Amino acid sequence: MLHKYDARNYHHIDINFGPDPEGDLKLMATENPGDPATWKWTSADRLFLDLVDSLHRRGIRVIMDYSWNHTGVLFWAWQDLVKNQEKSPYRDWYEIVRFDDPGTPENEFEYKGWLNIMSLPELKKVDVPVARVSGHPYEGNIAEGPKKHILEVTRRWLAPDGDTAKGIDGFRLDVADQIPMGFWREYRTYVKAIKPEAYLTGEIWWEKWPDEMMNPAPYCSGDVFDAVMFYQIYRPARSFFAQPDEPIDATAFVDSLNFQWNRLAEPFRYSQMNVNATHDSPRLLTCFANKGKYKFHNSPYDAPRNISGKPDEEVYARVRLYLVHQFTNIGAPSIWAGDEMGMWGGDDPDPRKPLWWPEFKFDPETRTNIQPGPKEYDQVGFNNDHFKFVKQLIRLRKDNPVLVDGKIEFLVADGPVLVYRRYTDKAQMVMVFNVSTTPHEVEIPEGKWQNLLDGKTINGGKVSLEGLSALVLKPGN
Ligand SMILES: [Ca+2]
Repeated sequence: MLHKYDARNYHHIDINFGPDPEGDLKLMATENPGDPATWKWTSADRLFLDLVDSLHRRGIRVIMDYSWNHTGVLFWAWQDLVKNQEKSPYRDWYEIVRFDDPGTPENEFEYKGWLNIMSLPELKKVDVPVARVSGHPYEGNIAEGPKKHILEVTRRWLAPDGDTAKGIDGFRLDVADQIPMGFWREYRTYVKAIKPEAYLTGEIWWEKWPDEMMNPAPYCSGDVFDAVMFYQIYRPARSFFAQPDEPIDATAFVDSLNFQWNRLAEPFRYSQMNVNATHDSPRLLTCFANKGKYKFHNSPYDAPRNISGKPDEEVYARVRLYLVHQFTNIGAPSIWAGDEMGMWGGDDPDPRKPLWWPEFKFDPETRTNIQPGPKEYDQVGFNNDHFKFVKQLIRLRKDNPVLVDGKIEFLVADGPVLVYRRYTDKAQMVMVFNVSTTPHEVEIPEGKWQNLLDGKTINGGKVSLEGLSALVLKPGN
């Protein structure tokens, strides 16, 4: 499978994404990859920097996704190490158990791959004072050689040819909990010295899959990241909006949100990367369609009854309610590429399928055809209604900054009904949700309101809410 986390090098864009892969290879052959003074810009690199420039001109900022924990086996330093063993200048870059003894016919070479995946050799960790406990932060650092290289690569993308205006705007940092905190603190200082507003978000996930998630607090206290991928806040939202087999009511949902936020100093609640689906989890629609535990046997390969294809109408309605919540909640809403197109898909590798670009037509997609019995098919393609809905929510958040920086107050948490207010000194908005399929009465603040989802005016006081409906209320005239 092509996951692209098996980097051949860190300092170039994959040649296959550029216009001249062969020319790029020739250019790269003239470099010493260990010496940044010799690095050149390939056609793929230039195309990427052009893209960054185009996005910047449209007010869009760009962060790159890097794993500083491991490389691929075609990585230049690893190749040198495999060939030259103890004589390699990169002998201290990786977690080597033992080198080959040239005096014996057999190859004694042994190393550690990330999660024992031997195609992903791990960069060497040093100064680790106590044994690492999985799912918890740990002290230590990355060995000098690879660390220096990582920092040079980081500078290259943040400030290409020394110009931060042309560079990217931050990093999403893969498997951040596998990398020692000493490295991250140094990394933050280094990054912020180059570009103080650069955004750093770390992948922090399971303390103990599938029930306990990591505490983001050690990573969000000012000296490490600006945010984590806040799966912690998505899981309770799914339990409330999707009403799965183990549902929660509005009171429990509010408790969960407060529990997560209370772990963080207030500014960090606003900078969190509020993910729902990612390349490592089922797509949002599919995550709502399946009613079992979050991220637990969520692919048809290990759960044959899992719904991997087009979900039913109720699922769409529930996902829309959740999206209204996500875009009116504290924290930065994150949509996994393709979810805005209405894509569905089970757990990894299914969320990594090619995107449903509107200009493409697709053959019907086979559904759970790994199971015995009659085969089923779904018609796949760009979902314009879903796309327009997500676009409307993005617009709504951009037009109403109170949704970005306003405080939150929960007004009603009553069974399936949730009402909260976002407010500043100058503005306020009220969001109302009914996650049951039947109508419910709810009390909203007095005054005249406009529902930004449909433009209609509503008077405050008791209102009747349709089943599976939401209101996004702004004071009206
Ligand atoms: Ca040998």
